[in-house]
Amino acid sequence: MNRLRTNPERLRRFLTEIAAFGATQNGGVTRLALSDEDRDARNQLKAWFEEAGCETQIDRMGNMFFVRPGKNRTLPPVLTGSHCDSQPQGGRFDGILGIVAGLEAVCALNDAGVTLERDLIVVNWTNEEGSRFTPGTTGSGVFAGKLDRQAMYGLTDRDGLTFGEELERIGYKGETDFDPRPLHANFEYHIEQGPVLERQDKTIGVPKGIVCLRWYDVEIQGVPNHAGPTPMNERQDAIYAFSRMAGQIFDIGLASKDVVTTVGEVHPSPNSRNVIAGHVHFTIDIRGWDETETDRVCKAIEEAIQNNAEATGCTVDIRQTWAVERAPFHPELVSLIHDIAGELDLPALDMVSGASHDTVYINQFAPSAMIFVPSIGGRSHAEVEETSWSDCAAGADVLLNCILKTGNDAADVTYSISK
Ligand code: HGY
Ligand code: MN
Ligand code: MN
Repeated sequence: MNRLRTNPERLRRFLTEIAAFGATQNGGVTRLALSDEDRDARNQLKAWFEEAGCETQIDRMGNMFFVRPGKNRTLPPVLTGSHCDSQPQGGRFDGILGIVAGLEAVCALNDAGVTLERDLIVVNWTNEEGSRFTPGTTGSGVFAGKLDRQAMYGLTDRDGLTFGEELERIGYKGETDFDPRPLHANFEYHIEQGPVLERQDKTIGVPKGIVCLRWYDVEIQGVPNHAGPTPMNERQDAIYAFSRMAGQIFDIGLASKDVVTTVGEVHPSPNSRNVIAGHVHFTIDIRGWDETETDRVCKAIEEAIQNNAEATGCTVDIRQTWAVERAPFHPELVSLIHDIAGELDLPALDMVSGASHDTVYINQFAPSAMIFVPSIGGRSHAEVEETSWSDCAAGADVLLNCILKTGNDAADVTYSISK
């Protein structure tokens, strides 16, 4: 089958220009969900997609759907895309690469004068990262019917601003929902965010799915007191309790069978050098491909937290604030990615996605697969996040041809979802 190619210079220009929205001094981006930077990047994406002939739909979660009409608009469409929001001091590729490569695919199809049988939809999912408003994958989770829209509107950030208010303020709170389901196929193109592809010298990663995920919020209550006169054996020091817990959380992960455990946020109070901390709020992120082993690790961590609270005279409140089941991708779409990578002479590797993505929800109702490209040094969620321009273009070529193939599938071709 003849394969199309993207335009690497145009893709690089799109990526470079969109990285200006929230650009940081050290070459990264801070483009938090529903921030001014997110708004401005959204406006830019909308302008580019409409210039390329797409229709724009914005739903009540601010998800942006850019629709390239196909010949037969009654057929289930092909979906691609990712997220525009970033981590604080995050990277220039995480999420946005998938949207911009979708834009490049639209432009490459335009250049080739190709009208697909089916509509192509490129989506920007709201608040994938979950850093400013927790949990993450909020837009895709509500779209999938797994998260409640009103509850998400009520989420607050550290300044007490709500998701709903901020969505309204940036002008992206759609009036209606847009529901193009059933979907024919969903491809999310994303950087790997880990070291595997680079270490194995492969250009294309083909994950069999996304790991399951558990998020916790833990509140430790000690007794605030003076750092000087308080005898050591009479202290109920919340930071000391936290430090014992954090050490065990890491060790339990290290000793597990491929489950990872991270304490990403720690908020002591009153956070003063000459006060024994009375309170600590911290978060835990636990992930693994094997759900049973992951839940065993969760239990072991909950026990360790309780034991260390008792041992330090503190009380503790442990809340599991988010849980997502793992997402095994559609085998036919996974092998299509391999076939296309092979025809484009790109070395490909089967793997698992240790990072979560919006596809973790979309996969629950639409045949899905993901395309990865290497992260230099395996780094991501950091300003040094980097993927070579040639790898960005290679992944975009694979995406373009997955879209070309599935976008032209005849009406009787379906990828049934086996649960
Ligand atoms: O946390 C994640 O895995 C995603 O990058 N937000
Ligand atoms: Mn991402
Ligand atoms: Mn991310």
